[in-house]
Formats: sequence, structure tokens, C-alpha cells
Amino acid sequence: MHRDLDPQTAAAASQLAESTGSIAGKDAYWMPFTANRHFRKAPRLLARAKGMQYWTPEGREVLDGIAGLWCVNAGHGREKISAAIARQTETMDYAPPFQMGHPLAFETAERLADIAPEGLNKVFFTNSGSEAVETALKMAIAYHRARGEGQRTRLIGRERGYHGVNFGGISVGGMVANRKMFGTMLGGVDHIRHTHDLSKNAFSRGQPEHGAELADDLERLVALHDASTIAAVIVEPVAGSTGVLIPPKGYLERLRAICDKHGILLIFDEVITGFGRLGSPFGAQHFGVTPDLMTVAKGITNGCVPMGAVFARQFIYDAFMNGPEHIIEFFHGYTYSAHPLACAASIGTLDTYADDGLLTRAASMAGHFERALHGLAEHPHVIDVRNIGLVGGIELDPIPGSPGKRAFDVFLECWAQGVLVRFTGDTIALSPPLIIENEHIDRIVETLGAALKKLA
Ligand code: PXG
Repeated sequence: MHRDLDPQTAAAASQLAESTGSIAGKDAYWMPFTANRHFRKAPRLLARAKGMQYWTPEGREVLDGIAGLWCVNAGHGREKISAAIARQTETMDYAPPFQMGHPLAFETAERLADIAPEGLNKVFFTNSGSEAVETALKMAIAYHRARGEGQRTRLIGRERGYHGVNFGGISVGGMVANRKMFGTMLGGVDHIRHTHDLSKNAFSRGQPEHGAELADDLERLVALHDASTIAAVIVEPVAGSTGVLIPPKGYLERLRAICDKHGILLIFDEVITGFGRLGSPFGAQHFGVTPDLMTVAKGITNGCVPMGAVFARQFIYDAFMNGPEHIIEFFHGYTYSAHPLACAASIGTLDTYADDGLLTRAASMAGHFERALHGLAEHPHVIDVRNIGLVGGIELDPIPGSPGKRAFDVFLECWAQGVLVRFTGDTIALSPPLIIENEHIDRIVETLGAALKKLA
């Protein structure tokens, strides 16, 4: 890169480039879910983080309105977590998870089961939310087969659902852009409708009033396919990625009842709603509806080390535990399932959540968050504000012919003003660290409000 300079000057230039975070000439990185060409023209780089803040390589402060990517629930740079990871790298870097184990894996599963919704007492480790989803879908199909109903292979998802990016996840998922490039995907998948209806529910605070009957779509699919062909239904209790879709009152209860009636497993994808986001440890507890399988990731390690997990009810596990004892019961797992560093990070994270009361803190912050957010209702182009726990969505009227552009512009303006928000389609999403204080909430909302006015 500095071919024409003498070695000393070149070294100094490289160092400077590093310290200012320049990416000029570094072309190899193909960025995920990013407008790569736009990014290269005006990079947005983060170099350091602590508490509620990020800092850019130049030292500019950026307030984190989205907990990294819905994952850093305890805030950045938590000592208990980094100390646990550091200790573990020195003690044992890696242990094979197949036909072998290490004590920390058992302890982590135990600790997770302790805070899980009643009955979800078995924990299977993965490395991401996407892998947790694939695992849960395979578990559901294999469970029915193990109990002699091998014809139950059909999977039901929901329109606008997000379940990661692997083939199973995009097949049951319902985000068009994530699906249309990738061919025919899994066969035998169908979808119920999403619950987003601004004509009835705009500017709802918490759960919307209208739409519980949309759960009856599942009855329609049962009538079409017959229950005997359906293995499982997967939904996010609150859909995050697709723009913060909050379940109407009574909807999840109804879905649960229909699944029970027809012997269909209910899977909650709690990758976003898990670990305190709604004010309870998991969405299932918040809504009082317990699924049969539950996928998590993100907040399981406070985002520090990749990890995901599937929680299963005892009866699902038991169905697999038959046949000769020396035979593997579930032909599935990852090289890095229950990785020692991830387990250490998870225990450090659970300790931190407990120390600071973070698994329920969102409940006490939700009131101020809601009032502040709904203060944006009259701002230009705002067509909806919705919120639950410490999740918020502000939906904007799309620019005609340029869907997503208005929210992208708001995101860029907030970034310029030192606040990190997220956008999906024309919805701005907020999901701050659960350590947030009222003044942070005010700053995020004021910055958003100013951006909306400026761009109007
Ligand atoms: N399920 C749900 C409900 C998710 O939100 C995944 C699965 C996949 O997890 P991994 O760890 O494989 O990414 C997710 C991920 C956004 C955004 O901006 C959300 C996610 C990922 C990227 C962006 O809303 N959630």
C-alpha cells in the first residue's frame, strides 16, 4: 500500500492509518448485510466500547441505541465477562464436544435452565441464532419420527419472520429480500400471515388490541395440509429484524392452543427477546406462553463470544432417548457447540445480569422509554410508533419509489450526530443495552427527532 515510501515512513503511515481506522486500500473484506459500495465511500467504523458508548477510531463518541445488534444487553466492556473469558483461554482453550464434555458446558446449561421458562430444561448449544434455528427445526422433525410419526415433516413459519440466514431459517422465514436470491429452499414449508396492521393498531403502546384471530391462520393450514403432516410452527414472540412487530393481545395464547389441539410443536425464536429485552428473562415468561422449543443467541454471552442454544422440553429429549445406549441419539452438533470460551462468557454474562438485576430491568425502564418514543408521533413522516419492554419501532412513510431510503437517511444522520440506531425497511428500530438510564433515552429520542425534522 505504501510502495513508494521509504520503509520508516511507510511504517509510520501504516500505523497512522491503523490509528485513524483508514480502510483505504483494504479491499478484501466482503461485508455482511451491508451496502458494500456505499460503505466504502463513507465508512462507519467502531474501535472501542464501554458501557452505553462506542468510540470511532478518531475518538468520536457514539451512544449505542441498539446494544450492538440486539446483543450487548449488559452494556459494553463488562469485567466479569472478559475476566471469565481470559481465565478460560489460559485453563483450556478447546475441548471436543462429541462423545466428550467439559464441566463448564454442564454448568452453563444448568445456569441457563435455571432462568428458562418452566419446563424448558434441556439445553443444546450452537454458535449463533441461525444455527439454533436449524437445530430446533431438525429436532422437531426428528422428535416426531422418534415417536413414530415420521410423516410429520412440514414446518410452518410466518410472513415477515426472521430466523437467521441458513436454508431452514430462510425457508420458514418471511423476509422477501432474504429469500428471493436463493432458489427454492426447503420443501414442505408454509406460512401464516404476519400481524402487522397499521389501519387498526397504529401508535399502540405495548401489545396491540387487534389481531389475535390471525393465529387462526394455523387452523387454515391444518385444514389444508392435515395436522398429521405438520411438525412445528416457528415464530418470534416479538419480531425484531422485520421492524419490531409486537404480538396482538391473545395472539400467542391462541397459537399455543391450536398447536396443543393438533400435536404441533411450538417453537419460539427468542434470539432477540431473550435475556431481559422485554422485562422478563424470556419473552415466553413475559407473555405467559411456553413453547416446546426455544432458540436463543446474542444476549446469551452479551455478544462477547458467538453462542446460541436451543431449549427443549423434557418430553422432546425423552423421545430421543431410546434404542441401544451406545448409539448416538441425535445426529447433529457443531465443532464449537459448548465451546469453553463461550461457556465462560455465558456464565460471566449470567452473573453480570444477576448482579445488576438486568433480566427484569427493562420492565422498570419501559415507561420512560415508551413516553419518550411516543413523543415522536407528530414528527414528519412518522406513521407509527410501537414499543414493548426496551424495544421500539418508529415506522416512516416511505419515499415514493425508494423504499428504505428515508430510514437509511435517518440512520446516517443519527450516526453523524453520535447515536447508533438500526433500520430495517422504513422502520427505525431501537433496542438499547438494558443498563440504559433516562438521560440516554432522552438523548436518543432527541437525536431521532432532530434528524426527522432536518430530513423533512
Ligand atoms: N432469529 C432471530 C429472531 C434473530 O433476530 C437470528 C435468528 C439469527 O441469529 P444469528 O446469530 O445467526 O445472526 C436473529 C438475528 C437486525 C438484525 O438488524 C437482527 C439479527 C441479525 C442481524 C440484524 O434486526 N437477528
